[in-house]
Amino acid sequence: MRLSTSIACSALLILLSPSTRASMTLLSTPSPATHVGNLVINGSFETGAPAPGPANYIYWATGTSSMPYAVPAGWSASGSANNYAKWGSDSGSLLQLLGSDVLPDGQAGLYFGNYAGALTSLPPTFQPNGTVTFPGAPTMTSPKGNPVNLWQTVPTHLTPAASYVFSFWVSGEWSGQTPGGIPDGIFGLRVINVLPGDPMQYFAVPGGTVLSTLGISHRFDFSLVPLNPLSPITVEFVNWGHFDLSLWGGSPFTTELVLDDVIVNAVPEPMSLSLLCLAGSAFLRKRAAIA
Ligand SMILES: [Ca+2]
Ligand SMILES: [Ca+2]
Repeated sequence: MRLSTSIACSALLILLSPSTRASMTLLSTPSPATHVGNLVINGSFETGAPAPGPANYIYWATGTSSMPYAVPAGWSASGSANNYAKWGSDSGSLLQLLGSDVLPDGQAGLYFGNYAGALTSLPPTFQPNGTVTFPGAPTMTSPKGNPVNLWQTVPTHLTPAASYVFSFWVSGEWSGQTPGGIPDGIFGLRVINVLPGDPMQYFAVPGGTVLSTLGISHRFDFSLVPLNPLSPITVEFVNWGHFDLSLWGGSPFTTELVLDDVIVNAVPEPMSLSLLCLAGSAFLRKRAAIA
């Protein structure tokens, strides 16, 4: 009895071990993400942020010669020489950024400006849940060479948990303008160490037109289980530019990404599986002894 219980427990633990359960799942309901316990450094881009107002924008993606220039603390960034990615907000009275929806947290967000004429080699389908799907792996082309990338390595391995919540807010340049909005754009998201091959995934930038299923802003929430729980994850956001989707029957000019409030929380377990198994074994041993 003792042996079989032990084998069953081992099998259960192996079946449920993070390496076999590794996943990235888009949640259909809001996650319980909180600023308390956020494993992302400067996820709201408030540390070192400029005061509100266009005169105070800081350019944040490498390659630009525009000034002032600084990468938000905790983050890494890259871009082309022509990028105009800006950090801050439009005015102190209405905390939008490049006409986005009102920022969800603090006084600053990141705008990923990277020029017009980005192209996709395959036709996009904008799904109701905010994902953008393709009939294969698309090749994205930026009008001026490189896309604008922002990434951070998040030390999930130092806060061991069976899963993590990953949450962030997006809106688009001019999404919050009245009336109208602008056609939905496309941004890339890559999370390293959750899916085999670390694939790029594609999501809509909410543009706020009557065709926008996400409105003028949206919070994306995911449940993550790392492939290797002993290694950190890396979250990376990508903007290729304002897309020209006219090749595929879409808009010739879509919106560009505005990002804020990036959160990764460990999801606490009420009782670890191994403790559960130990308790179960002890109970069965006791029962066997009584019998
Ligand atoms: Ca913020
Ligand atoms: Ca733009």
